[in-house]
Amino acid sequence: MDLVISPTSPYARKVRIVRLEKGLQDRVQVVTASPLAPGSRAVIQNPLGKVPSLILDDGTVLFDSPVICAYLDAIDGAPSLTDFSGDQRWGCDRAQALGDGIMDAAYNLVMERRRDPGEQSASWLERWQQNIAHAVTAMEQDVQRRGSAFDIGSISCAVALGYLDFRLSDIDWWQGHADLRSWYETFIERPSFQMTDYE
Ligand SMILES: N[C@@H](CCC(=O)N[C@@H](CS)C(=O)NCC(=O)O)C(=O)O
Repeated sequence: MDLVISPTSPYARKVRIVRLEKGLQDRVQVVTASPLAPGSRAVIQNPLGKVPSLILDDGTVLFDSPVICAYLDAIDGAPSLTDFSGDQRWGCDRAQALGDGIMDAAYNLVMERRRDPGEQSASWLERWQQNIAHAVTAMEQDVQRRGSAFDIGSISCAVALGYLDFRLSDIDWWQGHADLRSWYETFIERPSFQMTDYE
């Protein structure tokens, strides 16, 4: 199987972390492609033109990152990061949505800031920053509630915070969120997080 990624994509980092945590290095080859280059593999193989995508051995293309993470988690028949029931399931899924939602707002912000100043929308820039601020506050409450749970929800949250540090270091997400910061600093010691750091 080929996992098509961009080295700076937070969504791809989530999937790369799952690949490592599940020990799938031999079964899943990582292939780099730019989603913004016309005609690149990412654009051709994923109908949404995004990374990540997972190309199965029969040619089926899986996207987006929650679907790929659930697939990789399940192929050994022993899902441990995505497949829960009851409150544990909703807590995990909500945490993943929160982390992914921060990535969405942060990615939009990064791309908007790259446009010519005259083309940028001040109101959208403000809105995405507000969304991130509110989501970080909710994330701290989630982390306090879920403690040291390790699943796709906590992976997504940690990756989202790492992406803020990487691309939007002017956003001091940790200000006023000491519990979240301390949780994050412990989480990022995991080898799978260190080995997928942005290049
Ligand atoms: N919801 C998707 C988001 C993927 C995404 O937006 N990836 C970005 C790179 S970080 C991308 O490929 N953008 C290109 C585009 O939007 O055309 C997922 O979770 O996989």
